[in-house]
Amino acid sequence: MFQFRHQGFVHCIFTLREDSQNTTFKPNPLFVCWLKKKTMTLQTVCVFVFVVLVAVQCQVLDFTRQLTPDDFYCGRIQCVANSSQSIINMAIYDTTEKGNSVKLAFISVFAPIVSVDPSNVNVINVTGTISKYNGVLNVWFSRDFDCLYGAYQCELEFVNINGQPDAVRENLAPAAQINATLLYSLVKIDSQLTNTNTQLEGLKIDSEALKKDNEVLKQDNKGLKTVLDSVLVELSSIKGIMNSTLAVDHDKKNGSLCYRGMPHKSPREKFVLPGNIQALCDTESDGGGWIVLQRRVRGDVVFYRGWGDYKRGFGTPDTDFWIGNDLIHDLTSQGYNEFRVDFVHSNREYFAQYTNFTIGDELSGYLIRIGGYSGNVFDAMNYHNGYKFSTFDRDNDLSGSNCAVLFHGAWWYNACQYSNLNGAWAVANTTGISWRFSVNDSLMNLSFTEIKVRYNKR
Ligand SMILES: [Ca+2]
Repeated sequence: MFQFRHQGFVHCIFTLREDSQNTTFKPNPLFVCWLKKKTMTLQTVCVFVFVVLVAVQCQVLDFTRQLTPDDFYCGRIQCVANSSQSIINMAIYDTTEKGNSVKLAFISVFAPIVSVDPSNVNVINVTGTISKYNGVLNVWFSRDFDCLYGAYQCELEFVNINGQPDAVRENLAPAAQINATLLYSLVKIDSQLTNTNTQLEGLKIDSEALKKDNEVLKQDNKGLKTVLDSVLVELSSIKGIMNSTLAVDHDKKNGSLCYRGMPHKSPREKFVLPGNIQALCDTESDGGGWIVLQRRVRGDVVFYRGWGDYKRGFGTPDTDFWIGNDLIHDLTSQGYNEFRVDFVHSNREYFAQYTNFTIGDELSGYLIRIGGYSGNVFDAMNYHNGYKFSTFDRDNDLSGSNCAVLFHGAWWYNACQYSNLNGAWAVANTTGISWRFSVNDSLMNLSFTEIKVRYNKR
């Protein structure tokens, strides 16, 4: 009988011997699983030990689930182990997801401090104790899912009767009858959604920050635009000065006697254009250098004339005159593209000046292109921009009537006019010399007019 080396068995025999003087047997922890609170005779016990103990080992795992719905925790699982052999380790696994067993809690006799898988955030508390023959492990959860629908396994490792490590396991099925795997997937999705929400919150914050950055950039941009605008104004001014200089150079080079800034003795000086054409120079308006194309100051020349007269010109610098549409076309073709009108109404002086002015040749009907207005009166030429010249004998206007006849003049009539500088002299009605000072009202019966061009080729 003593050939059995197993420590537990020897312990049993010695225990039996110690108790042999008594007629009753007090169960040693070694036999607690079989001999629970039973009183047996010595012989019965020893026979039982010989027959059974060698082959059967006694390990009991009591694995339970306790819901605590009114507590901070939703529930607890508890594994209680009793062993006839020396316990090594105890562990509880989450087996909810098939094929993926996760260790929730662990305790070892070699380091009897319970440890928990740090990656498992759903476990909110673990406790445990362990000794050579007993172990307890508790795991608390906070989520209903873990309490009701989780599947778990308790594992007890011990030294078997042959002195080899061995293990027993006890499973705890879900408390609720549902598809735990499906639910587990849903919980995972829920967890991912939570993460996604967190990321979205992060993106929202990023977006707010970007919005603020954008506002700052907008402000910077406004600042830059202001700087750029002022630079453009500077450049425009420099360009203007350069153009003036170029224009003076041009006039000097061509031996012209009418150029910007020219020395002069009077505001209007006569000179001769190529082709021996007598002409008049405005030496003072806006720096001077204007070749006068039309002048009406005395009323001694009739302006109600036909196409041919306006083509060739009529009058002289000593009287009132129209220099001639062919010549105006030539001048604008040569770079005399700055246009100015001066006139007087009720002793007040007005002017309208344009940086861009051309008229076509006779074939085009002396079609006018005019723009770039500045001045101290309404821009009445804009209405005529793009229209042909008309006389009483050449109706090129847009009206169903003949504007030249209606307004007693000759002009780039549209349908019909906002300006009528070749109208009848000293007449205070619509046939007279007029210039609109608004869309609806005209300055009538002008007492002085001049139309002029200046070299400004770019
Ligand atoms: Ca017409």
